[in-house]
Amino acid sequence: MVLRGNDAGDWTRPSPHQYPHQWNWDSAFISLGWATFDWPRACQELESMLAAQWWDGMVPHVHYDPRHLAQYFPGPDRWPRAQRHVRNAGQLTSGISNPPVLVTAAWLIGLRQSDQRLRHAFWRRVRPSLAKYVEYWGSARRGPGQPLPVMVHPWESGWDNSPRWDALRLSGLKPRQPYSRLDNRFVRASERPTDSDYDAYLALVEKLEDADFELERYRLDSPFCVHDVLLDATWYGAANDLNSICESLAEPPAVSGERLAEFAAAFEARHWDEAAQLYFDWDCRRQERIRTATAAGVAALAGGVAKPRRGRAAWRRYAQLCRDALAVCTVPPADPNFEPERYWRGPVWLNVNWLAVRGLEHIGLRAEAHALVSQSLGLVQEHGLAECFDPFDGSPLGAGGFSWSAALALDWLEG
Ligand code: 9WN
Repeated sequence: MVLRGNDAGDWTRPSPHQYPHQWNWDSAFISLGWATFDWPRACQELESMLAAQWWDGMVPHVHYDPRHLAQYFPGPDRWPRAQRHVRNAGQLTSGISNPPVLVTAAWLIGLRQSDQRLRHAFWRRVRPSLAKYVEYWGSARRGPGQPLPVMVHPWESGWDNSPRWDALRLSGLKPRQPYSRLDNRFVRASERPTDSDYDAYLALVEKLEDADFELERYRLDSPFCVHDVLLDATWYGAANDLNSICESLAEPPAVSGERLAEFAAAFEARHWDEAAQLYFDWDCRRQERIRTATAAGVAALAGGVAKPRRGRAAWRRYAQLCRDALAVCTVPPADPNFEPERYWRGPVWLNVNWLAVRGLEHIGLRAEAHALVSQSLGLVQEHGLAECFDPFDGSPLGAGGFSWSAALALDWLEG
């Protein structure tokens, strides 16, 4: 059993060797799997992630396990200032976040509990931290004159080397401090981001540290500030799910209807591309849309923010672009940036399919949602619980024994 095998006590490693710490959006997806057979453990997964929260509400993308610091790069020593921001002294964290799927996961795992007393007790415990997290994105990360949050690092998107972020790779940015990668020991280099990607990732970490994680200071000196279509949609879904938690607890909504409406209008204005009939990301530096078709635009439908008519058009367009591939591949095969084995540049990822399924349900495409679940479960049955899959023959790629693949399959099987 993959989840039990990767269980680190309070949280679950994304995979046993490649990722020995706790990751923010991994724990969100992973908790959904635990909730199907061990509900208290699902709650613990989320609460251990929230224990790494910063004073300002940010929930870091990595919560380090002090027992395994030598096994993963970059460790907390690359984020020295980050450690001063942590609310619970002694927790070791990175200095960036992830799309707030965590909030939606808290709502969903609560719904899995039939005992209202237990469900409400859980929501009561986590609601203040979740509200701070939602507010962090909505205020500390708010772009000038914009309700949409600014994303500051490709790791924050969780789609590290997506072609959406290729302008960064091409910028030739290099870090001041030397470094050695550790990520190619268990996974082939041809399946991982390149050295140029890593140079840029580490250079941005230094810029964030120099700015002490203040958006205004960072923006002055960084080429990478974006409105990520998936992060924005996830925030909108999180805000609504947080409001649902508040309503269940007979408390006032955390995010007002006016704010949500303003956000939804900005989402359409920035992300919808009428000519392509797709949702794209937005480059805040160049003030232009990043017209790169990836599955992020269809995964974003999960947030329930996209207009259903546009959502349906986007799904049809993207499915057409990927018609020769299995399930939803991250980049369409005919795209010049497509690399079938390289991480976020082509392979199929189950969390993307899980989000796309929710999105299809939102916009009323039930048969398509059902078909995508069957295809995704078929991949797992035939090729195992890999990190990601080859979009043509489904062969397993990346790390093995991958926790969110196991968890999301369980969530689908349980219905
Ligand atoms: C950097 C843990 C994480 C996922 C990301 C995925 C990968 C890390 C890495 O692994 O990123 O954060 O070392 O490559 O891109 O989505 O959360 O599974």
